[in-house]
Amino acid sequence: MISRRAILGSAAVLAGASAVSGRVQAASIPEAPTSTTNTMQAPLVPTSGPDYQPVVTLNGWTLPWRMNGDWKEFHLVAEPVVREFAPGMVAHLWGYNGQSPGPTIEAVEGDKVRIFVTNKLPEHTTVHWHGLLLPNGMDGVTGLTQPPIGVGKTFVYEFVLTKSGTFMYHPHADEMVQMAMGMMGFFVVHPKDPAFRRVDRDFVFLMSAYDIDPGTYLPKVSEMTNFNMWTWNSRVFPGIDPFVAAKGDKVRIRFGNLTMTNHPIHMHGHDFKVSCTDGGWVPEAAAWPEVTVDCAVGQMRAFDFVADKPGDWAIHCHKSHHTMNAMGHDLRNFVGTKKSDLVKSVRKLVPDYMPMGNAGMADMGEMEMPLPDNTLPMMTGFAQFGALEMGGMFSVVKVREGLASGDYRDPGWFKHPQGTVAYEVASVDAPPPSKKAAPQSNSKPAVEMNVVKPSKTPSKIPAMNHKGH
Ligand SMILES: [Cu+2]
Repeated sequence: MISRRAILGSAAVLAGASAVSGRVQAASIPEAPTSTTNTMQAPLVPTSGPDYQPVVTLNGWTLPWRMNGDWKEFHLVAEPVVREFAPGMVAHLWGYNGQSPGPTIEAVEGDKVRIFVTNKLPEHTTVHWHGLLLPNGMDGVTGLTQPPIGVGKTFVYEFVLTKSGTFMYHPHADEMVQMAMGMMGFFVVHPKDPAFRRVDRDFVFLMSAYDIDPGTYLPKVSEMTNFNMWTWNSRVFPGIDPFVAAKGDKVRIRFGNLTMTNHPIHMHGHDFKVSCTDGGWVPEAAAWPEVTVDCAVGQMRAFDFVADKPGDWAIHCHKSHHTMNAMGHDLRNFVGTKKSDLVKSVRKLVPDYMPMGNAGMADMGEMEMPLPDNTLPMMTGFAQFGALEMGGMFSVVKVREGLASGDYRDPGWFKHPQGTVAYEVASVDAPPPSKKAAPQSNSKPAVEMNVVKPSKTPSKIPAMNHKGH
């Protein structure tokens, strides 16, 4: 729940207060709203100043502010938080104002912003305003441009937003730990001209990755490559909100990458153009069509499209391991082998042993296997035609006719017009019908692939161990 208390959207709560100049006093620190829900909050429509189309933060919210004279004042609180990645798993992270990622900050080109940062972490921090052009001493680099914000202390950042665009904030203090713990947030600066590159719906998310052993709650912060939770706004499929749009809407999707590797973001059903990066707007004449755009570490991208194709269109990272949840990476390939006898032998040593399927791994999406506490199945999620076999960085763009503007509620699964769904036909050379895909090795395996000898020690057996990525 968001607690607004004294802070009300863009209302000029302190309209009568005299303009503040110079150093602010501690007594004037605004209250810090907080939210612990993982439900997408309604966009914060501006009630004063230039008009703009507010963004929607997937599974998140926008930070309310107050006007103090001609300053727009925000209050971030860096603190430990609990975040549900998807039903069945929570993580103990660090974030801002009750959540990881922190709330989205939205303001307008030309605004004078004053951002209070209170540190409730067990160690010092700072905030760096990624991509914003500002005085050097407001850049938030510990030791280089400012002293650290000590435990329990509040610092103030003041700067003028000289350009509109797509930005983010994150610590520049003990960076490896603090970003691995989930500290980051989106920062959108809307153009002063309400008509400039305007869209009807504008979605934002940040990508982060975590390595959390099943049954535990804390990310392993020294991990560099072997993550098992690939998240958008610290959520994984099926916990990520859909991108809901009305047919004909101009839609923008903005994202940034604070993981340790690049993410080629792919959207089905439409082509799009990259409209903005953290360096600024891409001139319309310079943008070429894409259906996948790579986002390197430390980059941000925004793409625009017209949602003119009704349907449930997948949107996901195209690295197939990034659309999986907790899994082991040392799995042998059993495709084409017959392993029922083998499994019997191994289970004498390891009762829960489950090898990769001998017809592929799609079974994983459907089966109900016993999971350790506080983790998520590797492949999961169901839709109207069955198991989706996905996880991690995956969601759905849901384009529907006749949605009211501002309606972001999940409209359910798409009702396909008759005759527009792929269908099965009888094949003349079809093998005899069987419920399960038959292994190709009923008589003799054509290829022996890494068959595990039952004599191996249990710890080396490549079971689905839900650990490591
Ligand atoms: Cu990826």
